[in-house]
Amino acid sequence: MLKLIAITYLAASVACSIKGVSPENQHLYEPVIIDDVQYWHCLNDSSIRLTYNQINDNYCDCPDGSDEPGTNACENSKYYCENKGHFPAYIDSFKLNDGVCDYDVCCDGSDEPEGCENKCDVIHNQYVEYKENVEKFMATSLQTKEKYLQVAKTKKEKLSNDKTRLEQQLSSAQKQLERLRLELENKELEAELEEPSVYEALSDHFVNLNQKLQANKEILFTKNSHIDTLEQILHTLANNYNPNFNDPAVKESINKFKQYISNKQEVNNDIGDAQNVLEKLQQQAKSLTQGGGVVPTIANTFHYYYQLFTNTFLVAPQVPNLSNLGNNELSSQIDQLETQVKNIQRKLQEVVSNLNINAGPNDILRAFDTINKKISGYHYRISLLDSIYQDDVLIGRFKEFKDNKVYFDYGSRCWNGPQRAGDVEFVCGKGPDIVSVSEPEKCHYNFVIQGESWCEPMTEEEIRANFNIDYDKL
Ligand code: MAN
Repeated sequence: MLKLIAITYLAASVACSIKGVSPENQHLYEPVIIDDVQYWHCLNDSSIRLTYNQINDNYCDCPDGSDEPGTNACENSKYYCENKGHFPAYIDSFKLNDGVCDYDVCCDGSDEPEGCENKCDVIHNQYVEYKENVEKFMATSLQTKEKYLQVAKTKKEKLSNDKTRLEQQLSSAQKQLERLRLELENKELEAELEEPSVYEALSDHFVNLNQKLQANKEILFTKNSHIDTLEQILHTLANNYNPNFNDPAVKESINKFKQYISNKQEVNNDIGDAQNVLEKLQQQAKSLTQGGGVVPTIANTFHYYYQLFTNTFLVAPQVPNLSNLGNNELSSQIDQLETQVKNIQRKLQEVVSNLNINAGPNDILRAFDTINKKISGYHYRISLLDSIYQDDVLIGRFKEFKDNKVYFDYGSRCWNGPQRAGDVEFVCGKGPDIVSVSEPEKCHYNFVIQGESWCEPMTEEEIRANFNIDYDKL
């Protein structure tokens, strides 16, 4: 019995050719023969059994439309056009027998039972030409894209190198700054430690005092010698005057002189004592610093405790004398270096934030300089990672690259409106070129930039899907 059925199927499959069904699907329409009658079941519902001649009878029996592949009776069915010489295709059933030759799908004209010439040869020739052009364009575009990718890569590498160089410059400037600061601090500490003693500070006064002492000694000596002379004269007078002259003034003077001599105490005329005192004062002053000590700074406090612990004199910290500069020059070099460090830090920050930008796949946005175009009376300038200008009006500054678009915001404010902003989309084509500008909302702009960098290799299916028939040449 099984064998018998199998033979029956084979016989049927040879006979069967259903309109609107592709050769590879013809087997789905093989009939089942029961009691010499041919039956068939809807493809998606085997419970619905039809007699074989209900297929393509222009009446829709199956919910999935599978019983009417060659007519427009079921709205959900699809008709297979063989399109010999071009590519087979399926057309929606509502386009069948509607009086229109749908050559874009059925170049063989089989969607219309009559009146549509087979145009597959012409259309296929058009397609071949189109495909060749697309492939040629794609080949050169992908080469151009490669160049832009290389430019982007080089620019990114340059940024990375700039970053490394700036980091090195920063590190060496900071080290030098640190050394100069230490050198200055060291010098100041040394200067503090080498502060002149009280003696040195007062040495001019000491010299002065000594000179004055000497001068007084001489004056004293002269005055003493005058007194000696006068006393000598009075002694001579007292010993030799003639008392018979009875001169009361002479007598009184001689008596007072005698009283003076007897009351006179021996005076130490030597000023050596004063000199000794001065000498001692000088010695003591030599061991004293001004103000009685060093003003405590972090450096000299550390120095002090270091000395306490090690009992070793801490020689100036091991700072090679870089400059041999005076303190003022050192300070001005430190100022210059501080400015330099700040500049390097600023540049480094710019480079780092530039490097951190998401500049699209393979950093492609980095490859482009400003893209310019005059459209509808306005001159647009688009710098993809920086800004967009409409003449001199700022449309916006770069915000981010997201979902294959670049967004710009914080542009100049519109008259009675919002701050301008915009976005840029990209399409594959010859470029870079601004191919469209629109303002979907007031002061919010949309730009389309075309360029080879946004081209991707196309599959044959994609080329076929993009192909459009030139109807004028049919
Ligand atoms: C200028 C341009 C236009 C914008 C108006 C808004 O004319 O920037 O794009 O729509 O200002 O006032």
